[in-house]
Amino acid sequence: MSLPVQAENWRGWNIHPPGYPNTVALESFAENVAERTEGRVHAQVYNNAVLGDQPDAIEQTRNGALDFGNFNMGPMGPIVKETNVLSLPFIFSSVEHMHDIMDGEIGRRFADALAEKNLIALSWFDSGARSFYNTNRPISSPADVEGLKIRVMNNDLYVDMVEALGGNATPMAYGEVYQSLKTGVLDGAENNYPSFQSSNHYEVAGFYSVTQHLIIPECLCIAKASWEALSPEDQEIVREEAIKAAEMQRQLWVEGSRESRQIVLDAGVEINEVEDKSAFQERMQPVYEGFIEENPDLATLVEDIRATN
Ligand code: BDP
Repeated sequence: MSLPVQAENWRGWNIHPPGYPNTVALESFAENVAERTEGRVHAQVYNNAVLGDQPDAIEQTRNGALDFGNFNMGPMGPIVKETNVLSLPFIFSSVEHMHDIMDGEIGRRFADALAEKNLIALSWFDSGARSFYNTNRPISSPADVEGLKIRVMNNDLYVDMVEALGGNATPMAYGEVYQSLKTGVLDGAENNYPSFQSSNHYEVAGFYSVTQHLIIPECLCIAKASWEALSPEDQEIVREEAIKAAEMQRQLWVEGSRESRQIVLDAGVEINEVEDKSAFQERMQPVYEGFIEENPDLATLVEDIRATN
């Protein structure tokens, strides 16, 4: 006679709407995990941040109130300080560079730091490159940022970043940005093409300037308590499916970014390429200096990443 097995009901946090690359990959993860564990782990994804803002959801996952989530390393910075290295503007030279780093030994250092804060990072999603957009004008040089009220994610590093360009930074929850752009509380924000499009910010901010100042990875993270409640066999299944989900997400991302770019262009958004990014990069010097001064223990990590550029 076999003992009845208690099914785990997992709740997963996702900020994006249905159809978004991350959402599709997370839903596939949940489905495959349920199937391969024969229902021992019944995972469900809650889209559109209905379970709370991102900083909140990170806390809830840390204390086991939520079981998993797809988190951006931007809002992770205030909680897991090592991850702030990933929020240094222009730290990666390209998305490929970011993938190489996160999938290798340095990526494991970040996963270890997250594990110390009760988050088990099983795989890394793509989040493209973030660029500025605003309601007023194309941005081609730092002078164009001057005086603009720009929304940033919840991390002081981004406040420093925008101020170093002469703009006024406003940390704000993602879900509040559309209305704030519409009413003029904000002039602009910054994001990748898929989020610029799916959030409908492009309807109210008609100038997208390809500065690509941030290339930030995102994790598929499991709450430590939920992870430890699993048998080693089920942990293996969840790990494999998380890696498969990231592979799927990265493929969908490439196509999704192209589609989103086209949608915003068709809607009349003016996109300008910023060929020479050096003026923006030079302005980031004090941001790096301030960061290293405050976090001398992270200097090696920054150096190690830069050395692979
Ligand atoms: C999107 C990220 C999401 C962030 C959002 C934001 O995928 O995690 O919360 O940007 O700007 O690209 O807040």
